[in-house]
Amino acid sequence: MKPYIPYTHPAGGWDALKAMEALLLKQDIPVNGLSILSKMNQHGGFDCPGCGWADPLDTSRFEYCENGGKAIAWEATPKRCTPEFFAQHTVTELEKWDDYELEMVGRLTHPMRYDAASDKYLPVSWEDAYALVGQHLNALDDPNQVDFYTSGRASNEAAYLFQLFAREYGTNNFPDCSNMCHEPTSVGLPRSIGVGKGTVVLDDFDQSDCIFIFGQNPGTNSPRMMTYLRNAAKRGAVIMSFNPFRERALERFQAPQDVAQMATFGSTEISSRIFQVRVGGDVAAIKGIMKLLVEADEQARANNDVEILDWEFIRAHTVGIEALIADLKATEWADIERKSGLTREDLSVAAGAYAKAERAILAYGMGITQHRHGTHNVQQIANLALLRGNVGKAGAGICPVRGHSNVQGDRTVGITEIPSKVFLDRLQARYGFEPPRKPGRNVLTALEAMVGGASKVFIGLGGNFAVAVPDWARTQTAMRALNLTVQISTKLNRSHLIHGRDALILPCLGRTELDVQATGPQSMSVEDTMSMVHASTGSNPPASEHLRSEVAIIGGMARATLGADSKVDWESRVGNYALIRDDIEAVFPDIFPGYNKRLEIPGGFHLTSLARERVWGTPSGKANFLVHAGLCEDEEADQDGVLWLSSMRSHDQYNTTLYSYSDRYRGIHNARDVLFINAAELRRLGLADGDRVDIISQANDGVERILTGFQAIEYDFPDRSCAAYFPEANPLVPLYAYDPDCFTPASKGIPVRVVRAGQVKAALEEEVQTA
Ligand SMILES: Nc1nc2c(c(=O)[nH]1)N[C@H]1C(S)=C(S)[C@@H](COP(=O)(O)OP(=O)(O)OC[C@H]3O[C@@H](n4cnc5c(=O)[nH]c(N)nc54)[C@H](O)[C@@H]3O)O[C@H]1N2
Ligand SMILES: Nc1nc2c(c(=O)[nH]1)N[C@H]1C(S)=C(S)[C@@H](COP(=O)(O)OP(=O)(O)OC[C@H]3O[C@@H](n4cnc5c(=O)[nH]c(N)nc54)[C@H](O)[C@@H]3O)O[C@H]1N2
Ligand SMILES: [Mo]
Repeated sequence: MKPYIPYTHPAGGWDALKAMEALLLKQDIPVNGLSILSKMNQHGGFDCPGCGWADPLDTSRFEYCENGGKAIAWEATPKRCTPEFFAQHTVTELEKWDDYELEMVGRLTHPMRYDAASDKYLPVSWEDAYALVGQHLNALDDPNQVDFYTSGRASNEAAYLFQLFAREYGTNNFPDCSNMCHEPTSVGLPRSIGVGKGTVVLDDFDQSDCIFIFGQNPGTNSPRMMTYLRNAAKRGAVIMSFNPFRERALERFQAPQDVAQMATFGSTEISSRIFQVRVGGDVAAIKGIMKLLVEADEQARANNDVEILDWEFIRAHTVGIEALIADLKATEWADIERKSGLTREDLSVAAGAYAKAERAILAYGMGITQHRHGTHNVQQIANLALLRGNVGKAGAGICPVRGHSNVQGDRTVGITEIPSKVFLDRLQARYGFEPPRKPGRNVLTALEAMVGGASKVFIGLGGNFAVAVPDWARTQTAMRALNLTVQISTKLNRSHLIHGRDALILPCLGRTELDVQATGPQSMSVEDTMSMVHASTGSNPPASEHLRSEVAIIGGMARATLGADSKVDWESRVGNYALIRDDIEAVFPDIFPGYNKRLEIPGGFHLTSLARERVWGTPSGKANFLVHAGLCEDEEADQDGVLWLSSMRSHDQYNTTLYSYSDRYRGIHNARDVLFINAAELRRLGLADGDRVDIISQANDGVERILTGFQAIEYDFPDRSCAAYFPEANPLVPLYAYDPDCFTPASKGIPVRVVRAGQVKAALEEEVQTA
């Protein structure tokens, strides 16, 4: 069967409900058995472990989505990955399983230690596991030989304790999943508007009259956002999307919670226009829009018409407008059109809608951040917002849509490799140890340290590091050479198989599960993409009586490593998470005053963003227009025959966790080794729909990076661009291909050559000749 059958229905709707049912069955959960769903995102319930989208303050508005349901079903599954399972399979054998099969085994039940003699994981007691961590860490000559990785599902309490352990031990090495995700936001926005987070809250979506969505796929990755987009569209707000794909949810949506719409098979048009921008062409597109706005403004002022730019705001609140205008004037239309793949007429439609809107929201996701110029992309979005005063006004703002459900909170409570002096001074004052002052490592520099031999031990608080990272041939080889890898996980994944000489799998409670410690049941807290902090309390019985909470595991490792000399009483904190929140309040007094008390407020509390009040935390005290000359072109990639490859998520995956091999909205069935490419490019390459191809990374370091035997799918996609799924595409991303401002791998901007399968050698020879 051909893998591609175009999907004709709107996003959401009956198919979403059917898909939920099918997935529950796959996990052996009776369809009416997910009563746990009714506790999701409710006061006193747990926070959805899916995406970071915000919850409504009015908690009677019960919200869930197909993909949140999948995330919960994957955690609440009755399937188990037990010591008996590990006894039956060597690690070498498990390496042949794919990522889907590995996670489908079910929830991990026991702490396990790798045994080289049998090539199997064997059960280990918790105390022995902690002791092994302590032995390894205490045997190193330098604490900076350890990397402490965080994936963004960890709670504020676990993340805080994790950094406390690492810093008392002596390092600031905190590679974090956000380094591969929204780091361009965390680094780029402070320079523009003084804060590295978004400036909108949910209410703004109800007041906005125009919403731009750049490089984000809400119907799949933050489906609860669809409710707000749909309401906005129904009110008549204009939605404009910039995406190489015509993602179905950006086109049409049927709301599963709208009984009337479901009954009549109706749907709501979401975007007025989807601009199919070329992969990597966003800076050009945004500059085009801004150039049109500036031209229209000059004309309006010459005619004494209403100004297009918000000059009152610009004069009172910003610096740098002159340089921005000069750059836009110097940018030629021919270049904008070539690089963006959009015409001046296309961009006039977008500029016109933006100029008319009183209140505009600019939302974006990974299509913007995961480029070598991700920070520039983010700052162009900020420029566009500032031109019309769309920051710090109701119904308007910048809206980076975060990924993991607590990736933002982890950062807020101190997971950072470049801690501020104030923060470290407060840690010192609270506990009396001298925290390390030298900056630490992020994901990219941690990988380089592994490759170069400077890193010896990896401790992962969640996630699937070995798969999420780029350049597998080099990075996975380096991980296998580490002294020790420790994975705190809920499910079996490939990072357990790509392990160090010593290796531990430490299974933890999931967010849906009851967490009872010495002082009774515990709640934890998380921060969503709109900076709301709220409590999350699990209630399901734990998947196994041997599981420990993340907090307890971190406390156990810390006690075994730091011993009696530790300045922290780990046991009392593990016994009562409110004490950890007291610590957080003491160390971040301006952010978390009254933390424990305020968590009792239904819906939680908002961490006010100064930019929302038009107070700019920049050195100049103003918001900055930031200019980047040029259109982020890349010599390697703009050679003939080179395409820009983007790697993105299917509808049926959560990062490295696969729920199935299909991608419903894009019409792909039972295949992930596919390459989306348009008819004209196929013709130029002498290929046809369905042909098997090899994809060669156009790298400049002499290392061959190739994916073989992918199936070309003729698809509605821009010229000079192509796309494949994450994580399958990761071997193509060279370690050196990252954004120099923030070290985020360019996993959505990979220059590649595509050849008929089996013809790699000829293509490489040709490349050597052209070079
Ligand atoms: N169900 C589900 N939910 C998730 C996740 C998941 O895997 N599954 N992951 C979570 C995480 S950690 C994150 S970070 C978010 C990710 O959520 P998204 O930001 O939506 O991430 P992607 O699907 O990787 O890519 C987003 C979009 O960018 C487009 N794109 C690709 N290249 C370009 C480009 O050059 N320019 C533009 N303008 N667009 C481009 C793609 O076509 C795609 O529609 O979702 C979170 N939520
Ligand atoms: N090419 C390419 N690469 C990318 C991306 C891309 O778009 N393209 N996206 C990047 C992005 S945005 C991100 S965020 C990273 C994701 O990188 P990670 O966050 O490292 O990966 P995940 O796949 O989310 O991790 C899944 C694992 O987490 C564990 N887990 C699940 N729930 C819990 C829990 O409650 N506690 C603990 N301790 N463990 C748990 C399970 O064992 C599961 O196997 O990947 C990045 N890599
Ligand atoms: Mo992410």
